Amino acid sequence: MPFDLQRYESSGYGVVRSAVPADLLAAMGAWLASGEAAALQCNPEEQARDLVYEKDLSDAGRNGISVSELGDAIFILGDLCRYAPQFSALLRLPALVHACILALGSTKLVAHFMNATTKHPRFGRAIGWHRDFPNGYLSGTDSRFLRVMVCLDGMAEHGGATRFLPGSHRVDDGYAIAEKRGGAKHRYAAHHGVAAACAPGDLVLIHPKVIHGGPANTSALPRRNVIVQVGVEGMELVGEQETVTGWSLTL
Ligand SMILES: O=C(O)CCC(=O)C(=O)O
Repeated sequence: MPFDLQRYESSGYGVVRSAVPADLLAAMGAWLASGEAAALQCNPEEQARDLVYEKDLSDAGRNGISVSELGDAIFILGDLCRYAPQFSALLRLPALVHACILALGSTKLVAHFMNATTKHPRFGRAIGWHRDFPNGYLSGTDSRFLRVMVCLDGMAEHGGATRFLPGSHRVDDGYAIAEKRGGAKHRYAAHHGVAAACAPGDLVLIHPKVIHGGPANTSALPRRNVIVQVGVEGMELVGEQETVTGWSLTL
């Protein structure tokens, strides 16, 4: 199914079905495994920068499951193209590039960052409600960017699927900046809003100002997503750059 721009603009998120060819989907699983293995060999400083381990985060976010059950499970592998450069292929994936061009209204687009976010079976953590603009990791100075989640396993309602508050993106940039500066927290129940349930190989586009989050993965299946932040070329960025920062999207 092609990208539905009208729906993205009215809801603040959009799903592109069957966007990733089967061979690329299968390859991504192997790339991620080898990227994680490479990152686990890095020195402590690099690990502190690029790896978020489940064991370093609160028990509450994973339904109270204790640290002793987690091993070295990785929640986020940042700077993904440093550890698995093959993922730069996503910047040439036609369905992803087309959807970004439509959503951002420009053909001159660059990647900001790319990570792999894994909600492991049974304990993959909840993600609190937030907007991506502005963010403390690597943000545009204005909201001419978005995030794409490339779903390796799909997202089931009880498998920690990302949830959205449709329409919540309709605030101006000044409002979103003031809200963040004021330390406002979006406090909703974990299953509030609408789940972006989807299949392996689907994309989910996230408007930078839509409020979204998601519950823990209580299912027996993993929920692995590659997340790419994409913005209009030339926009100033705030935050530390990654290997992929500034790389063009091309068809
Ligand atoms: O992994 C998810 O469910 C959401 C990721 C997210 O909230 C984000 O990248 O802003």
